[in-house]
Amino acid sequence: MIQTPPLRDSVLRHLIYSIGKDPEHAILEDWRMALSYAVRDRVVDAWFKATARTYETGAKRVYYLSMEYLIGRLLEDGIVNLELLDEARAVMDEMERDLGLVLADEPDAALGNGGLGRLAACFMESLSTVGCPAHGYGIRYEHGLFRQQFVQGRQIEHPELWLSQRHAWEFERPEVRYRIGFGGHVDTRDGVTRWHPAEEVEAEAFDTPVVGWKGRWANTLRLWSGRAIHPFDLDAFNHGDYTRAAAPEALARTISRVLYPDDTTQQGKELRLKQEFFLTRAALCDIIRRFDNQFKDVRQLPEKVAIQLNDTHPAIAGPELVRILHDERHVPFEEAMEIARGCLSYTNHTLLPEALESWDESLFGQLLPRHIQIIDRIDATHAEQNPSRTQSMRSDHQVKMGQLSFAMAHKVNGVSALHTELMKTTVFEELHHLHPDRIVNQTNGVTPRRWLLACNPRLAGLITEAIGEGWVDDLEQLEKLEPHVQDAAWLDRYTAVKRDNKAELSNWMAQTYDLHVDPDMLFDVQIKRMHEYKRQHLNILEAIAHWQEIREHPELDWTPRLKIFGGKAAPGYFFAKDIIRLINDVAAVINNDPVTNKYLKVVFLPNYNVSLAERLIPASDLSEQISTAGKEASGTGNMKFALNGAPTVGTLDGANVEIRQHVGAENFFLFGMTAEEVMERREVEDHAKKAIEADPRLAAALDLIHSGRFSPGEPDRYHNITGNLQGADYFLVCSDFTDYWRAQREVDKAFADTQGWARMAALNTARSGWFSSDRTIRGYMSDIWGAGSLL
Ligand code: 26W
Repeated sequence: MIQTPPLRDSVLRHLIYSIGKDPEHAILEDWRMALSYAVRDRVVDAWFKATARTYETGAKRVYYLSMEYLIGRLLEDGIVNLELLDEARAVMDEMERDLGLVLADEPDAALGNGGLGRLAACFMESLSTVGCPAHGYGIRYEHGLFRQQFVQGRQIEHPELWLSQRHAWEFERPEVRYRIGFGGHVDTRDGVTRWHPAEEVEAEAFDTPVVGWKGRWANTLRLWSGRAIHPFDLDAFNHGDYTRAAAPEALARTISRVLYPDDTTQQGKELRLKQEFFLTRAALCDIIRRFDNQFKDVRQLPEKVAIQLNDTHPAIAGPELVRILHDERHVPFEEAMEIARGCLSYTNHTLLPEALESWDESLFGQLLPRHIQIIDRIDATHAEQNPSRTQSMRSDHQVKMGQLSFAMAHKVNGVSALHTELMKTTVFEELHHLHPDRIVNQTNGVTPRRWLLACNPRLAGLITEAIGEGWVDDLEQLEKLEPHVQDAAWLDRYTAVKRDNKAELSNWMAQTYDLHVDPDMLFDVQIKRMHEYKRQHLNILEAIAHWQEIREHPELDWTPRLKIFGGKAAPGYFFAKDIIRLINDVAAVINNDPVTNKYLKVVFLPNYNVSLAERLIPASDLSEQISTAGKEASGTGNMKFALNGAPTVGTLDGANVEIRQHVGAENFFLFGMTAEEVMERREVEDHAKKAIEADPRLAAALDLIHSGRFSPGEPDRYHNITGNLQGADYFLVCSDFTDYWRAQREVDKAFADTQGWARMAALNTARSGWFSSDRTIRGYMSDIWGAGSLL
């Protein structure tokens, strides 16, 4: 490997020879690109070493199949993981450029919706940090998750244009292309069944190296882009029919054109199924090619290949692997099923019925005529092997992807202890009964490099000064902070770190949105996708009641609080979009109330994404994790807040349960019904009305909304929301309100005791080390993949 020149030299060399600019004329983007190439050079060194080592050892490989990777920016991640921060800052200072502005010039790679996509990105970084040979497979969407704008408080979606700027972190692989077929027919000749697709597109690979801590290892994220086999119809062009001439290319690109922006509701669109098969088939072609290069017998596959299905979205991998083994490699069907199951494992990320994928059999059969045959045979074989089975993966003219994934996996996991138990007693109750050792738990985690070291350098510095830097890839070392938490002077420094982060955020909000807030207010933050089960409307109801209480008792010593919201709603999810509008309308009234606005303010920051989370979380005092118990599979934002010293106000839902166990009940503001109590409360007639009658604050807040107080021009603007809450209130906003109010008043009191609060915050940091995605990945490696580290 060539000697690595100083970063300064590589930056200048790339600026001149890769970007073609001299320092005098270089613009911000040029410097970002030059610095990115210089850092990428060093990532490539680690990458090549890792690739060679994996080949020479013949080690088992992990393949992570996901329709989403919510990556965010990559330059700072590369700099931090290669410990180049000081050098990079020195180089940029010398070039009279602000490193912060250079880093912020990079567009987010927003190839995901929310939790599932971000988890995949954290997992890729942890796989490299622990030195586990792995590939991530996904789709190189030209347009990621839409850009959110507010127009008169309403969400407006704009196409996301990350590729309109040069992208420094991918390598196009024109030589890595696979044909992906759709439609057509199936025939069987001399006992061999053949699928004859009607149309074909090509999947072309784009590789992004994913480097781990200290650059000791780097794995590949391979994203597929749709290409036409015959991109241009010259004959049509010569006849002046230009659109038909360009049609083949346009059609093929449609497959990887845009990410579906739904994160809980299956739309059942054909293009989505085509995207899922496109990703899965290309990945399996690549996996089998790489296996064939090293190993001879496909029966060895489970020994050398572990394939993780990130939810059911790539579940077609089961039938496709069986098709390749049976139709093309002539392995007997049941043996093909066993080999495939030996490789496959499936993670479930939600219990919401509307999020469990099931495809209409005619759409599925038309697009994948051979696969539906194979699924029917898998279903029949599974029924044969489990005579007491009652539920099928092929019922009411649907193809149930959850049932199929479970049947075709050797391990199935949930993403928090509570969620995994609920899987066994709800959606997979019968399958769990039939296969009692198949479901295991792997509680989610987050990478401490991005979500502490990089986004909160002040806190990271304070921690490293106290306990050394071992925590960065061994996060449970944070518990070594406990003695420091007892030291008042250290706690003051801890509080000062948070105060400086809040001041920095306040300045940024002033510059960016002309929003002026007092950094000494309690920064109460709820950032996540908009959804009724996440209950952003419970949060704003409490704000309205709080506002009313301050107006009625301005003399009381209120703890000044700033409520910050961030989150996108799926474009077709109108109720969620109305909650966004309500929050913006309430903010407009409350923030301009001279009596109360020094005690309570509400802001909804637009276009919440990974980079905004990195800005907000280090400056947060309170983490809102208020979902209806039993609905949030895990949550991962909750872990990021705890690590960054923001105690949680939350329900016993998802990973909140384990966070509270680790940080201590005394350092967690618990409220609300448990998952069991939720089930019982639902059975209570008019549970919402009863809750409203029992709580005048709640009643008053609902009446204010219903009266049009926040929508003077259109009094009935939110009658759908008040109607729902006073009626069905399926997510029990009203029934949990009183206890939520109680918890929030406890927060007020606790925050007023600065030292007490600092102790709670610091203990959240010290005791959240277990929520590292390194720990999670090591769990998958030992309990599911049987894969080891090569470090
Ligand atoms: C078919 C449309 C669709 C798309 C995405 C349905 C469901 C999804 C995802 C499963 C939704 C999701 O992001 N789930 C979140 O996954 C996180 C990572 O495990 C969890 O922490 C969150 O609790 C869960 O809501």
